[in-house]
Amino acid sequence: MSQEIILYDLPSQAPCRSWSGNVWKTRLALNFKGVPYKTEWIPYIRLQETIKSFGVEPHPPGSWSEFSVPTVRFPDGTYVMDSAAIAKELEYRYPSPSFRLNPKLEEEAHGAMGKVFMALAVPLMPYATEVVSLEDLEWFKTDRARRFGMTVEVAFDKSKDPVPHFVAAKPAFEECSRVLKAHKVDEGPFLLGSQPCYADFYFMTTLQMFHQSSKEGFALIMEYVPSELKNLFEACQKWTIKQD
Ligand SMILES: N[C@@H](CCC(=O)N[C@@H](CS)C(=O)NCC(=O)O)C(=O)O
Repeated sequence: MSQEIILYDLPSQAPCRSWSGNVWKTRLALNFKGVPYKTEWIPYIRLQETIKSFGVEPHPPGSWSEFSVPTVRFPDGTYVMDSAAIAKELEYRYPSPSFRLNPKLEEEAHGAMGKVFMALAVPLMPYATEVVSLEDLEWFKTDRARRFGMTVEVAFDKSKDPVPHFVAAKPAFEECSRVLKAHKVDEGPFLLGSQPCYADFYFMTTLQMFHQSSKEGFALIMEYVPSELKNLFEACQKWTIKQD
């Protein structure tokens, strides 16, 4: 049995890089705590059967999928699926340094950043073709177009103008700014000020997903991202160095 944690993640096109926002929550958490781990890459087309074979409980009915990444295998052979459940387990097993779990803050961060994601998911969908691994690409296009009720041609039409969607996303970005200003106890780029906490990772990782996916798509977003969010994103960069 491996003495290291194994983090299951989605591969990308070459050079292989981590890009899923949900997996980044766990990757940042591991890097933040300095816990040794290695990544195993599972493509979408084998994800359900592979994670199921670990014996974890599926997500409840109505979830995005039954099985998902991030999933982690701890050195004692325990598997945990779902970024929030993994965060709790990491905080329990490796309490120092603490990322100060706070369900109320995490819910607020998730709510605000979730609105940004929903506003930008459709206009930025064509950029996903720059990152999704080639073996997954056809599956991904068909799956996402179906989920968003569109044809593949419309969902992945690169000539669509994304700017009106960014303008429509402004209230969601403003909500992020409000949340990021509301809880500071001192000066600093994080939600609480100078001290990072796990709720910060909800804000950071959606941007990180776009950052990892497409230079052009990311540059577009950054034109609309408020300074509070930009500062937080930059302050978290030190936990993005290990990606494998
Ligand atoms: N609530 C889960 C959501 C994880 C999730 O949806 N992961 C996506 C990748 S970003 C996934 O595994 N999707 C599998 C699929 O679409 O079949 C978490 O926070 O870990």
